[in-house]
Amino acid sequence: WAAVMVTAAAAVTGCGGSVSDSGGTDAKKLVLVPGVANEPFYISMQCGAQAQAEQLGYSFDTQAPTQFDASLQTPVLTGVIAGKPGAILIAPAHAQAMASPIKQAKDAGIKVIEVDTALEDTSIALSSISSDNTKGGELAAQTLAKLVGDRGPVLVINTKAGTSTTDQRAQGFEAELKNHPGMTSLGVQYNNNEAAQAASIVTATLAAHPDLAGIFATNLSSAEGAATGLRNAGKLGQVKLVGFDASPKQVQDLKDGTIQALIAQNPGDIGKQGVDQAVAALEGKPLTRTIRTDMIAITQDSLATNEQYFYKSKC
Ligand code: T6T
Repeated sequence: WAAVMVTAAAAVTGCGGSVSDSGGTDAKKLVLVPGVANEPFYISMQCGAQAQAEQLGYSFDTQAPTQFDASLQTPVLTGVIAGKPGAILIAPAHAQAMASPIKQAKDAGIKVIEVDTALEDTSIALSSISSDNTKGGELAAQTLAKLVGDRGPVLVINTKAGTSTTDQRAQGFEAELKNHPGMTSLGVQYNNNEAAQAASIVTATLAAHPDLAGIFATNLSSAEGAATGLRNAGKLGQVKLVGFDASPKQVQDLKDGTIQALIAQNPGDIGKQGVDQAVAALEGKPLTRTIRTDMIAITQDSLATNEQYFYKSKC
């Protein structure tokens, strides 16, 4: 069946940016702080951001933690603040725990733009750019429902509680399941953003529920790990797997039939639009508070026509 597209929509709540910056920040310098280093989603985001920064005549740097964890992202951010860039584009690793460190950037006169994840406190960032993650979770449930013929027990493998994006995907998925009474939820299990833990969750779930019909993996690590778990159990294709994201490994898994559908985001556009908002703030132009980038469900049939959504390992 044809790919389902969720188109980009921008909710404009125009708020004026201040003219240039104060407090000795370098108004021509932008820094991206992703959730984690060396991961295709954030590499693709960096590629989009970097190209746009160059285009607009801004210097651009990326500083990333080695793991997706607020305790590791905080010192990276603190170091970035000390360098006094004009703006920081950040993917907060936790919706509450990162509020106070990010507020320090704001208090230092640095423009803060959220890319992908967001804080619960909406008063700190000037703009947030992301997929509509609740809708993405609903789309995943609809996609999985078709694959399992609307019947049977299904499991959600999530990353870490407190990650705004993946929490919303799980909520959207569970909400949409209510429209599919033949499917039952086995609940949500967390893999700590480690693929190996997702594989173990699949092994344990299959032992307790040999009739498992489907899995929704809310991001790259959970989907890559769930595929490994199904492969180890000899259940490939039998248990249907829908995963968020489109890393090179996930795309290969879709080609092989290990995974049945990917909900691909557009991280390059998140990065590009993040830079546009940062530059608007630095140049005193109006900002858009919430921007939704596009997202698409890709199956084997629609792989060939959606290569632009595949994530990159380098720019
Ligand atoms: O799914 C993306 C991102 O949107 C999410 O916030 C965290 O996980 C990823 O980076 C994929 O690993």
